Amino acid sequence: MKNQEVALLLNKISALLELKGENRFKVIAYAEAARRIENLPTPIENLYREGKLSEIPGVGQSIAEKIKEYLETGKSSYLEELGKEIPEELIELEQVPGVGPKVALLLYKELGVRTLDDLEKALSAHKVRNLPRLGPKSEENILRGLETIKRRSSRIPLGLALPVAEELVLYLKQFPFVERVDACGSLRRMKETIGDLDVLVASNDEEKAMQAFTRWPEVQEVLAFGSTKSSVLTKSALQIDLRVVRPESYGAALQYFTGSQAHNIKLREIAIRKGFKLNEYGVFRIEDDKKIAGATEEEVYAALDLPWIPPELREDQGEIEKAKLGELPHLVELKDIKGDLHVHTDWSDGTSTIEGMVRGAKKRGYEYLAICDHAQSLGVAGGLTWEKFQEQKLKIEEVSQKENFPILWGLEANILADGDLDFPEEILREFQIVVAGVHSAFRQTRGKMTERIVHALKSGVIHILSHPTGRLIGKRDPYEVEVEKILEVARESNTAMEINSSPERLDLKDRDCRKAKEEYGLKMVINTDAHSEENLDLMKYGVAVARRGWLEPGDVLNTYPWKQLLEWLKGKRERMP
Ligand code: DGT
Ligand code: CA
Ligand code: CA
Repeated sequence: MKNQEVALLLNKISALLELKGENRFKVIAYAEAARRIENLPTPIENLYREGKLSEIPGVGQSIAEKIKEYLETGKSSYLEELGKEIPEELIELEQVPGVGPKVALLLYKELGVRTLDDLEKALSAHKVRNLPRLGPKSEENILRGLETIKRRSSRIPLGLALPVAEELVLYLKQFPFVERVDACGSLRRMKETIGDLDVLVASNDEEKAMQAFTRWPEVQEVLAFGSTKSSVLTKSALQIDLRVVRPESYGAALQYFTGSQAHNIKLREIAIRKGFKLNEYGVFRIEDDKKIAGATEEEVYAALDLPWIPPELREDQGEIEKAKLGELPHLVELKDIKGDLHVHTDWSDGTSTIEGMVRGAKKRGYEYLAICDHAQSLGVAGGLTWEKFQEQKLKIEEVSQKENFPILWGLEANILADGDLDFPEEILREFQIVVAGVHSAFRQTRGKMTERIVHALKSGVIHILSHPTGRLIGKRDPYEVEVEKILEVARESNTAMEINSSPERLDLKDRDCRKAKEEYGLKMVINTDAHSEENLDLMKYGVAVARRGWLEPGDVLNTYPWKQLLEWLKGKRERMP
């Protein structure tokens, strides 16, 4: 049945007529006919064969002709004619919030913008603000609209969702009728991307709690309103589900809505085997329906003879089995981190001074810091020559003395296309710490890329491999590389793997961390790669990845006290085969 297809055709015609600035009634007539046909209970082909097309409400003689042609030939000469005047791609463009038909046409006629990609380019070149009747304000609106469209179709990076969640939790906490509030779902499990945000509230007044939620100033649209569950879309295009439960069920609900679904299914099986029923209201004894747990998560797990399991582990990856045996890992925490071993300064492409980064490190309670600016091969990032690095060394020593704070003089070397590094080995050995990574020529074959990194690691001068797979979440896939081979050579050469905390990298990723630890016995380092003092705060995202990778403090080099870290760094090169 071709009803959908025909409706699509008529909708396209309607949209093009509108873009063209045609008579309003004509535009509406096509859209209305499309809607009627979409909802027809019978195949439109049958009506065509019986000669009854124009009997469909909303379909006049002229539209019937067009449907007839389409059903007979699979084409529409009318649509093709319209398409010559106005490209069909503009229909998508027109749907960007802030654009609409008039602006879409203007963008096309003045700037040649046809696609969303074109639009993005025009916006970043600030060409849109100079169009007639537009300005900086409309440019900004369109930019926001474009981001909305892009996000709607994809998962949201944790780095964008977490600040929104924290803000909402703070907002809800201020109301006296809100007794407890937590973000749960994949956000509480700290997954690298979030489908939607789930928030749970304990309250004895559901109605008020729901009203407070849907009136949050960040809400753009209320998608559903109910007394126990509501959903909204924020201005940043994030969907949020809110559930309200009574305080006595809060622990059970928190457990249930944290998931993951796979983890919950396993727990429910355990409950059933014990003669219990587990749901979002509590743990109940099946024989008499007596509630035996529900107010806290600990109580719920305890009723199943399990210790509380950290949310980051709740993926049914063996955590329930380990919990039963009392062998859960003691996961690394943010407070275990004693320093950042990969930060940039204004000596290369950072924006803060050495002093600024040290101040930031002290403020975060660190005991040491490694300054690792780019080297000369990265001209675009203001990479330093050997002479400049020697000059920087003196400055670092000076600041370290003055601030009475240990600073490692290091660099982030670039692993070149053939696996060589920016500087010869003798020079690299002068640095106290060498971080190295791939920053160019990402499109090599799997074999070549693997060989390139292996060659670099085998030089024996690299302490830490930075952002080992090169991915940018939602923007660039990891480069083709044999991760297992890299981990194996890292073991042979005593190289640590970086967990890059930048929310768009989170590289090494959670599963590979666990593999690096369990199968290869490697050490990891959680770095921010901060290019500014503020970005030292990104450490929490890297710690989340480490926790999802089952890492304990002992697996993470930058939990080591200063002396022990120095020993590891020195020992690394001595231990080279
Ligand atoms: P997301 O939003 O795709 O990043 O992933 P989640 O884990 O946040 O999933 P979501 O938002 O669909 O649901 C939140 C939690 O609620 C989920 O982790 C477990 C629980 N849940 C939701 N629906 C079901 C279900 O049908 N069965 C079970 N057992 N749990 C569910
Ligand atoms: Ca969710
Ligand atoms: Ca949800």
